[in-house]
Amino acid sequence: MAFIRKTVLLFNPWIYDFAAYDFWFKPLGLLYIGSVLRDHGYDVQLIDCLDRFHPALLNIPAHSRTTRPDLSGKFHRERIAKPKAVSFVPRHYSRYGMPFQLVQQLLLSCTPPDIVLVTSFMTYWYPAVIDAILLLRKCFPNAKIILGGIYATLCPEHARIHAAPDYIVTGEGEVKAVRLIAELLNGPGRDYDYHELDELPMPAFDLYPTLYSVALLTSRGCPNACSFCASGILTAGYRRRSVENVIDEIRFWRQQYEIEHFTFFDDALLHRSSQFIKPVLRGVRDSGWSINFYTPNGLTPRYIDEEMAELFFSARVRHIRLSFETSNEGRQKAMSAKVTNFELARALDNLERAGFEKKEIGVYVLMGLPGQRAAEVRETAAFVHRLGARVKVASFSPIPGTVEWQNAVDLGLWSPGADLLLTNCTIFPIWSNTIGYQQCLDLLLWINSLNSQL
Ligand code: B12
Repeated sequence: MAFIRKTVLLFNPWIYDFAAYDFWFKPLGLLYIGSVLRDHGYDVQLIDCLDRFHPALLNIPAHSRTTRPDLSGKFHRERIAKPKAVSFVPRHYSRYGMPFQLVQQLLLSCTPPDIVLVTSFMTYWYPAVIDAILLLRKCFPNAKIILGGIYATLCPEHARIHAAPDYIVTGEGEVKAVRLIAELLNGPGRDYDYHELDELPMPAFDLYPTLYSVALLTSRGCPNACSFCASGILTAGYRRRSVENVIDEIRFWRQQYEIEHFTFFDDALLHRSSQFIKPVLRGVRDSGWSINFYTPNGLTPRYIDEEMAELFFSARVRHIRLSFETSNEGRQKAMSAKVTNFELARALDNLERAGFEKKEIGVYVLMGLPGQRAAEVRETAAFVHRLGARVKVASFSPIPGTVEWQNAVDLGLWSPGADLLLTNCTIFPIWSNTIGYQQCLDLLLWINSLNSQL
């Protein structure tokens, strides 16, 4: 008997937070899964609550003024009540993304789906996932709701209790989601599997009604094991796509959709760069396509030799962010040994010689680790400033399952049962209890004053 085409809706919830800014945010994992499902014959639709370029938003006058030439920009936002756990924070709390009513209208204009796939990102954005699932149930009472993504993977029990989807899928989702859907709908894909990343189809960015930028993932996982990061829990080991496969994807989006803005989402984009990212960038540069690349996720300074820096400049890699974390050598070794002070200075010199201004380069400095003193952050910021680069504070957020989460628990600085909302980096989860919230803000102000002197 022929398979009657079934419909799957991909849904990316809003962000609920004290602050949020769109650095080319895209639900890449969901789009990969959607693409595999389409290849199997399912009808796939997308609603991305964080799509700043959705045509329906054009009617909101304030919205159009918030986009920069590089297409990053402010989300539309609606102020909402602060959840009780964070009611003490002296800041407004908002729903970022499309207005609630608009999302409801868009949902009701969809073909009613058999399955809804909901993705999730930061663990402390879970209230948005809860609201999304409530709304989806109201609009599509007969659809099965499957939740996956970063929050679902890091905190599956929490998600089961609070978000209460019909199914939760943890980890990488292409194989698990397709097999589960095939089973639920008695459709194709029961034995689906893949072996190399190159076998995956391109993510379904074409589902966006208006597409201006595309996120690229040239690898999965990370060869480093930084104590604060959850990458090792989220991905099934470090793997790369081939150079040709990545260039083919860039060519496709450039030629078929005239995309000029690409963002790398890799954890370790520069690892083994001679075999991977260097030939990719050389290929793009030699093609003559007019393209900009962005790297909002931190890059490892160790790998930025003269050739890498020149390729960045000639292939128009912009918005460079370097992962440094700390100038304290003891902590560098304990955390991952992926960078030294000398390597940061050398990377910045190479980038400057290649044509970048040091002050345009952001260097991530981690603030608020368990056991870290304010003096360490001040020294690190001063060191980065002396090198001429911009300090970008990455406020530490304890992530369940990581080494630093366990450190915080062992030191009595974190209670494992604390509400995930309290891990929000905006409120300095560890330091607000030790050093104090106001002192954290003072340190940030001082760092801003350093940056403004550049
Ligand atoms: C790229 C990235 C960013 C980008 C934006 C990402 C985006 N989506 O647009 C940028 C650079 C802006 C960013 C910023 C930050 N990030 Co970030 N980021 C990442 C990174 C490296 C990759 C995410 C990604 O897209 N992966 C690729 C896709 C393919 O994977 P995926 O989304 O997980 O999807 C797969 C599965 O999850 C699953 N899946 C996903 N959805 C669904 C749905 C269903 C139904 C199913 C079945 C399966 C499924 O299948 C997919 C395919 O296999 C992760 C680390 C990591 N390795 O995941 C950190 C990570 C998510 N970021 C993190 C953090 C802390 C931050 C910051 C707060 C850092 C800081 N202190 O400033 C900021 C703030 C974000 C903000 N407020 O806007 C943490 C999250 C921790 C947490 N508590 O949840 C992570 C895990 C890194 C870490 N430190 O461990 N980030």
